[in-house]
Amino acid sequence: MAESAAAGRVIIVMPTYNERQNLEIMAGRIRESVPDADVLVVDDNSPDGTGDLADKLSEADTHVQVMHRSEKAGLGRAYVAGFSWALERGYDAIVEMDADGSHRPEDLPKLLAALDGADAVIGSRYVPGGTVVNWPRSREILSRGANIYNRVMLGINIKDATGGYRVYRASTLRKINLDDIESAGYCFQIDMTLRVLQAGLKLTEVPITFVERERGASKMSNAVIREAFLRVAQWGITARLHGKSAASVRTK
Ligand SMILES: Nc1nc2c(ncn2[C@@H]2O[C@H](COP(=O)(O)OP(=O)(O)OP(=O)(O)O)[C@@H](O)[C@H]2O)c(=O)[nH]1
Ligand SMILES: [Mg+2]
Repeated sequence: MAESAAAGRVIIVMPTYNERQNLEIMAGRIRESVPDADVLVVDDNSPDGTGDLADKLSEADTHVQVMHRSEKAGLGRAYVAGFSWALERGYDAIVEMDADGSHRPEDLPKLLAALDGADAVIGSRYVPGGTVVNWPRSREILSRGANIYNRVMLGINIKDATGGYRVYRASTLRKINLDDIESAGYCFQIDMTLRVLQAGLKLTEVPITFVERERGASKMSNAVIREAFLRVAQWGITARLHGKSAASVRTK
């Protein structure tokens, strides 16, 4: 486990559910782009055998580790478990990355470099230079609309608060109470954004190219969208009732 200049010891936490067609390709791209980094696959007992494949990759490469969880419990839960695992093992920088190819491992050196001068980095689709490739117009409208809704409701100036390609300093995660996070779907990303800002920490957005998955099925659902919509409303309205911005007070 060697060190990366700005980031120290790096681990990529990668939640998987039915990503058998993507995992090996992603693992190969990661190993090539950031050879010193480790990978923790957090699999929720995928019926397609992603967990078994992850075990095989781990046997062949000491940089790859696997956490098996018993059932599908949402990406938020998987990340919290993976973060705790990484903190216990003394990693300095903890990366969130989807396994479906949307987050290009080739962009990771740029994100890690941005940690120099920030407590957390979001790979952002919606800052200048950021792009989305191969999304249907309807999907992009949903994502852009959700981000406008978040900015207005929460009073935050983050362009891509739902983006899931991120790097956190270990010290940042240690300042955040991970145990009481209930957000399960992509709401987890908004929740984490707020928690970083509420802790008074510096969050930087770096442009990325986000590529629609080529293989496997999306786990996006109406329930996931509803969760984010309702929780953001709850956080925003409760903060306003206290006369504050949601970025400055923690509301349950
Ligand atoms: N362990 C675990 N991983 C999950 C779960 N739900 C989604 N994931 C993983 O989280 C990552 C993002 O999931 P996607 O299906 O791409 O969902 P998304 O990126 O929000 O939606 P799209 O934009 O439609 O791709 C992928 O690596 C999934 O395999 C879950 O319940 N448990
Ligand atoms: Mg995806």
